[in-house]
Amino acid sequence: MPAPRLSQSAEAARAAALQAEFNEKKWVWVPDDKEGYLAGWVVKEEEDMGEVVIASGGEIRRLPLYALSKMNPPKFDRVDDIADLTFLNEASVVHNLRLRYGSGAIYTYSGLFLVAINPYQHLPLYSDAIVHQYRGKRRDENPPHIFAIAERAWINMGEERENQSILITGESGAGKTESTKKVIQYLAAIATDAHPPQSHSQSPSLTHSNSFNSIMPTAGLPRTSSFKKHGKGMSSSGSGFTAKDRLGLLERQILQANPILEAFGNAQTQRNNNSSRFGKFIRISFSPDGSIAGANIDWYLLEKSRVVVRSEAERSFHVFYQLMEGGGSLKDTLLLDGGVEDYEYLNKSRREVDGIDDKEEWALLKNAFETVGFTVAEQLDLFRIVAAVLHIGNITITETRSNDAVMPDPSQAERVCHLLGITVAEFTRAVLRPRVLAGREWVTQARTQQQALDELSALCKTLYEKSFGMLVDRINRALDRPSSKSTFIGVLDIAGFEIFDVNGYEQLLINYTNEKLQQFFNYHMFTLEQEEYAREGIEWDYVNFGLDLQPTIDLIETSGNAIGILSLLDEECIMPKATDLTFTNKLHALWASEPLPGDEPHPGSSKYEPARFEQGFIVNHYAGRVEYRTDGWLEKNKDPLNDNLTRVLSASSERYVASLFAEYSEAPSLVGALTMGKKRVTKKGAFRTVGQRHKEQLAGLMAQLQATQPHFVRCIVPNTHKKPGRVDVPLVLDQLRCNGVLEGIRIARLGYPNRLPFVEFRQRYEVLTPGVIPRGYMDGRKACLRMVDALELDKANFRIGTSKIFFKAGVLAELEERRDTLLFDIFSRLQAVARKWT
Ligand code: AOV
Ligand code: MG
Repeated sequence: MPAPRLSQSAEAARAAALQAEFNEKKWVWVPDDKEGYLAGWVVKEEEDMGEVVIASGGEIRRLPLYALSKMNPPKFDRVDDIADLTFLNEASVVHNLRLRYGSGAIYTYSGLFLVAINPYQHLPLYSDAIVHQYRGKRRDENPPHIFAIAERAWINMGEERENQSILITGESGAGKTESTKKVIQYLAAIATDAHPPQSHSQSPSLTHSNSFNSIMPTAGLPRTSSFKKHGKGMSSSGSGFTAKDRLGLLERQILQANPILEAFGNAQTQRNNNSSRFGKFIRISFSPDGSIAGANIDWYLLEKSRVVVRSEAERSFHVFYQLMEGGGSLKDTLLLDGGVEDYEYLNKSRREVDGIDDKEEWALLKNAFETVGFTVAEQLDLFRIVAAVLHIGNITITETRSNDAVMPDPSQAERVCHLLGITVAEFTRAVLRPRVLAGREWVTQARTQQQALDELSALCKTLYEKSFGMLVDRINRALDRPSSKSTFIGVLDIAGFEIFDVNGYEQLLINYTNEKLQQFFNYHMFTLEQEEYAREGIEWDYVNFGLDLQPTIDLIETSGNAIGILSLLDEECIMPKATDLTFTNKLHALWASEPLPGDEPHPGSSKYEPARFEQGFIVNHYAGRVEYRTDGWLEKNKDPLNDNLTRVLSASSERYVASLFAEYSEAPSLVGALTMGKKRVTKKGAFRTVGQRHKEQLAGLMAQLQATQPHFVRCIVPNTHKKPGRVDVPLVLDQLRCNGVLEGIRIARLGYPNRLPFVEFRQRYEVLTPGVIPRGYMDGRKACLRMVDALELDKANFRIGTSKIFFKAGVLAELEERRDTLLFDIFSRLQAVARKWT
C-alpha cells in the first residue's frame, strides 16, 4: 500500500519537524495572574533564578526556577489521558484540557477520573449512534466519554457480579446533573437492547490493534490511541435504531422520575438556571440477564430555606412557578387566586428565567407524574403543601403594645388550615401562644412578632422538606423492585467542595462529605496501584494516602473522647443559654489549645485554626483552607419547630399532612432525645439534629460505596458566564485542586505513573537500540532489560514488572525526543535520496 505509507511518512516528517523545533528551546510554562500560564522558553539560568522569553510577544521575565513548569513535547498535545503526559504539572494539565475543549473534546481522562468540562451548548455527542459506538468497547477504543464510564460500570457489573458506583462531583453549574442523566440514558438504552452483559474479550480486537502505535511517530502515544479518531469516529455506526422509542415502562418511569425531582428540588440560581438544591444517589438495579430490575433514590441536604428566602437574583424551587403558570383549575382548589406577584415568598426575588417556560414545564411535570404512576390525589397532596407554603407566607403578624404577637386577619390562616386539615384555633395558639415547659410546669408563653414569624418560616421549611422526602419515597415505591439476584449501578450527583467568601454550616456539611469522598478515592487509587505493583512484582513502599485526610475528618465527625465539631454543636444545642459564640469559644478551647504536657494532641488539631473574626474558625481541608462563620449554627442544627405545632399537624385530618408529622405525635423533645444517652430512640428523623442526620446518612452512603467498584467523574465549569468556548484558567485550576484531580496526579507521581506493556515498549523504542535484541524470538521481559541497559536509563526512573515497564514522570519525554531526532534524521536522509532520484 504505497499511498498511505507516503502520507504517513509526510505526517511523520511534520511531527518530527515540530519536535525538532521544540527541542531547540527549553520550553516552560510561566505562571501568569491573568492567563494562568504562558508559554515561554528559558534563556538564562543563574543559581535559582531564570530568565524567560514569553512566546507571545517576546517579553522577558525573571522568575525563580521553581515557579516554572516543564512543557510536554508537542506530540503530547490533546492526549486523551492526562496521566499519559510525561511532565505532570498543573500548567500542562490545564493546557491539555483547554486545547481539547477548544476542539469540542469536553471529556478527558485523568487516570481514574473522567474530567468533563461543561460545553454550555448542545453537542452531537449523545445520539443513539454514539451509544452504539460505545457498546462493548474498552476505554481506549473510543474518545473519552461519559458513556465509556457507564459502559465500564455495566461490563464490570456483568463480569464480576459486583455492584458499581459512579461518583460525579463538581461545582454548581459544572454539569453533574446533566452527566447523571447521560449515564441513565445510556444504561436505559443498552438494557433495553437486552444484551446480557458480555465479556470484553469477545469484542473484536480489530479496532484496537489498528489504532495503536504502528510505525508512525504520530500514531498515538502509549496507552492513548484514540485522539486521531476524533471526528470520524462519531458517525461510525449507522444502524439507525432509536432506543428511546423502544424503552419499556420501567425504563421510562426511571427517566421520568427526574423531571419530578427537578421540579421540586431544583431552582434557578446565579450559577445555574437549573441548579439541584439537594444531593442524590440513584441506584439502578439489573437482573442477571441485563435488563433493568428497578431503581432507588436516596437524597441529601435539601436547601429548604429557599422556599422562604433567597438572593434577589434567584428563584424558589421550579414547582412554585410551574403551578402558578400552569395550574389552571387546580389553583382554585388550592385557594390560589393570585399570581406570582401576590405571594410574599415569591415576589421578593426573580420571577422568570430566560429559556424556561414554566407552563411548558408544568405540562412535562404532569406527564411525568402520570408515567411514574402518581394518582391525581397523590399529586394534589404534593401541591397542597406547595400552596400551603405560599399561604403561610402571606400571613400577617403584628404585635401588641406589650410585644405579644397577634394575627390581625385570620382569613389567611383559614386558607392554610383548610389545606393542612387543622383547626384555626389550634394553629394560631401553637404559633402565637404555645405551651412550654417551665421547670416542671406547662405554661402558656406569648410569642413576640419575630418569634411567631420565625416559627412560620420554620414551618414552611419543614413542610416542604418532609413533603420532598415523601415524594422521593413515593417514586421509590414505583421503581423499587427488590430482588436478591440483582446488582446495581449507583450514580452519585452531589455538590462538590465549596469555598465561598462566607462559608456557613451548609458548606461545612458539604465539604465534610467531599473530604470523605476524596478519602474514598485516595484509598481506592492506593489499593489499585498497590495491586498493580504487587501483580507486577515490583518493589515499592506505598503510603496509604487515604490516611492523609483522616485528621480533618476526625476534627469534624469525632465523638467520644475527643469531641468533633458536629458533636460539640449538638451538645451546645441542648445547653441552656448557649449561643453561636459560646459554641465557637468552646471549639477554640478544644481544638486550638496546646495539649497538656504528656498528652497526645488530637489528630485533627493540626487542621484547626480560629478565624480572623470572632465568630468562626478555619479548617484545613485537602482542597484548601476554609474559613467558616458560625452565625446561626445552633438554630440551623436544631429542629426548629415547637412541639405544639408539630403535635397539631400530626393530628391533621388530611392523611398526607398527618403522615408527614407522624413521628412527632408522641416524640420527646430534642433535649430529651439528646440526653437519653445510650437508650436513645433513633428511629426516624424527627428529633435528630441536622448534623447527626447527615453524619448517619453519609455513613450509610459510604458503606454502600465501599461495597461497590467505583468510577469517578469530575465536572468542571469553564467560566462564570454560562457561555461556550471560554476557559478561565485560574477558575479551572481551582476546581482541579478542589475536586481531587490534582491530588490524584500528585499521588500518581509518587509512584510510576507511565506504564507500557513490554511489546509496546519494544515496538516503539527498539529503533533506539539497534542490534541489542537478536533476530527471532526473545522473551519480552528479557528484551526490555536489554533495551533499558542499552538506553542507559537511570535505575531510579523505571521498574520492570512481569508484563509491563513502569516509568517515573518525564522519562517518556526523553525517549520520545531521542526517537524523534533519530527518525527525523532518517527521514531527511531518505528525502535527500528521493530528490536525487527525481
Ligand atoms: P450541576 O448539576 O453541576 O450544577 P447541571 O448539570 O445542571 O450542573 O448543568 C448546568 C447547565 O450546563 C445545564 O443546564 C446545561 O445547560 C449545561 N450543560 C451541562 N452539561 C452539559 C452537556 N454535557 N451538554 C450540554 N450542556 C450541558 V448544581 O446542581 O447547580 O451543583 O447545584
Ligand atoms: Mg445539579
